[in-house]
Amino acid sequence: AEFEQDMRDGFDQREFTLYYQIQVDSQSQIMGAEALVRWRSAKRGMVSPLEFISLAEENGMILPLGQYVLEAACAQLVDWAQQPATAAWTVAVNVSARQFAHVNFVDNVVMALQKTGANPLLLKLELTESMLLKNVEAVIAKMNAIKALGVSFSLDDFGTGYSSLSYLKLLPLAQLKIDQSFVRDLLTDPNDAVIARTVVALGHSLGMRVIAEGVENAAQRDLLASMDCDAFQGYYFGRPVPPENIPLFL
Ligand code: G
Ligand code: G
Ligand code: MN
Ligand code: NA
Repeated sequence: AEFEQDMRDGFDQREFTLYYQIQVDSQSQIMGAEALVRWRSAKRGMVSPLEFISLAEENGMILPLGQYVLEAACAQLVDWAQQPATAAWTVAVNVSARQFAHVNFVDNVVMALQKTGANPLLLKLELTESMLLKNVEAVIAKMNAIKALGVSFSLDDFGTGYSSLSYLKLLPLAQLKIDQSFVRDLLTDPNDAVIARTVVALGHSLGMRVIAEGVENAAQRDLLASMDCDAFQGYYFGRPVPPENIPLFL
């Protein structure tokens, strides 16, 4: 309960902030970045989202926090759009199940775009499989309403959930994200290599791009590239950093 109160206070004190991790294409060009929330608590130091996202989902704080993340990421898009080196960068934002399920979610995305003036074509929303399983019809309708704004969707942590392939093809997804658990031992575990190769082929056959996350070395990148993976993210290219450090990657 003390942690929860500290979170509320921290939110009011603007202690939540976004880090960004770059994403690169097969030509090693930076395409954009994923926004990753951080809590810089005056009292507790730097707190990982692993420690507060699920609690925020339970107590509903994910709604104001998620909206803050969406708006801050859109403001960052506008900032990058104004500089030639970063003008075409996309920003990927993680959306939690409860945030996506909220009746106002479409309006909330519209509001974030309008408030900041961000280009919707440069905004990507990362969803996870579990949040798409219930009420598939309603989920698809909601995704299509957001897609109509120009915003695109990526399926995060792909392979760790329970997606059935029959409705994966129904979802208006632009991208699949190969989970880092399959990338970690890619070079030594033949099963992981088969999974990665299969996800790339599956994504492409459904007209989606495929990005691998958790890429930590050149050998992993090269193997994934040989499998025709479209894009990469991980410590090999860069750790999540505050936006003021992003120019170091240019
Ligand atoms: O950046 P890091 O590896 O610490 O992130 C840990 C987890 O927190 C990941 O699963 C990531 O998807 C999640 N996460 C990071 N930022 C956000 C956010 O803004 N919203 C939501 N819902 N999850 C996030
Ligand atoms: O669930 P999601 O994919 O959004 O979470 C991304 C998480 O993975 C973040 O916490 C981020 O800090 C972490 N991460 C990003 N790149 C790497 C990497 O190369 N290796 C490892 N181990 N973790 C990574
Ligand atoms: Mn993610
Ligand atoms: Na992931």
